[in-house]
Amino acid sequence: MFLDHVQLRVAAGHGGSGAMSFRREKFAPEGGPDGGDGGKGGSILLRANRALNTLNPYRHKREFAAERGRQGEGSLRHGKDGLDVTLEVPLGTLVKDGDTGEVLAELLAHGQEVCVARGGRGGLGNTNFKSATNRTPRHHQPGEEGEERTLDLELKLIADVGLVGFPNAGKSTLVSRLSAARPKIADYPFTTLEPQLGVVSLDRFGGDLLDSWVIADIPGLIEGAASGAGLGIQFLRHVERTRMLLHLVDLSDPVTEPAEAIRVIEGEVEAFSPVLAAKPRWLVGTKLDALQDDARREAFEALCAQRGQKPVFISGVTGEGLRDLAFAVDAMLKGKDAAP
Ligand SMILES: Nc1nc2c(ncn2[C@@H]2O[C@H](COP(=O)(O)OP(=O)(O)OP(=O)(O)O)[C@@H](O)[C@H]2O)c(=O)[nH]1
Ligand SMILES: [Mg+2]
Repeated sequence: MFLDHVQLRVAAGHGGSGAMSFRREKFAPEGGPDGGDGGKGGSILLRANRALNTLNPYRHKREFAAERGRQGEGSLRHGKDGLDVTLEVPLGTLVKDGDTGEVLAELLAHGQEVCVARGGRGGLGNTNFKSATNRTPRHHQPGEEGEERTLDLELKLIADVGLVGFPNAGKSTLVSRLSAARPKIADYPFTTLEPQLGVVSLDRFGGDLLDSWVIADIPGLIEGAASGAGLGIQFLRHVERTRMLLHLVDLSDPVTEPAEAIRVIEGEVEAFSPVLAAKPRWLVGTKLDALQDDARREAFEALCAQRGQKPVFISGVTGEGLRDLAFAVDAMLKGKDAAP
């Protein structure tokens, strides 16, 4: 299952206490103070790792504690610092304080790190408190407490391209043909229940291995999704940060006309957010191999023309149009004027 929200309990280590100790030597029974400082407690850090696409590592283990600092000792020996604990999270993880809701960080770049619970400082040993008037200080500090916190981690997938369309439009089929991702595909609506990412490498279509983009498959939308119908539109937040949308229209659907399908999906996208509605959107006619009558195709062409877009047709069965689409999207993302 795809985990996109998780609550963690984290506790940094306490600082070790400073030592209270006096030098003891054969000829100096009352030596000066030599109590070392305590070590610092370990902190809890989050680090973004591009190899992760989900919060699944936190499905079972949700409590993390870092080591405490060791106590200082005599002979001015400082206690050892506690080790930090670093938790890896996917790019696009939003970190909030679970109690206040305050946003602590958003991890967007590979390797980016944030400290979410600071380890306590070590206490000072008694040598720090000697003075002209007090040569045998007994004062020493306890270690500071480590921070503890409840964290809400929320993942917003970062994909370049988001897919929208009716259930059964062929979204998952497209992802499976373009990338190595293997989403579930079936001839009933709402097969996809959770978003999934696929990496589209142009290498697959004879292009350069280094040219690739990320596509996000999400559940289908239906009329009224904005007010909760079907699976609702909460999944649209996963495509909110993409750079463009592909709007898939099933041209073989005997019931729904392309114009009607497009009107409904556009309405839901607009109801979701102005940010999403402002993204470039390409209409893509799917299931070209199963087209029943040419009227559907012509209607779709006319609708594309109205928007000043060249029609894009694909078939997940024959593979027609997939290569052109992959290259056109890549060029669009690179800022070349490739809009069809
Ligand atoms: N003939 C034909 N069938 C297709 C094509 N693409 C998808 N299908 C079929 O259409 C059905 C739905 O495909 P999916 O890829 O699961 O559709 P989806 O848009 O992901 O559907 P949801 O996850 O329910 O929103 C499956 O039975 C596919 O085999 C195509 O190009 N041609
Ligand atoms: Mg699907």
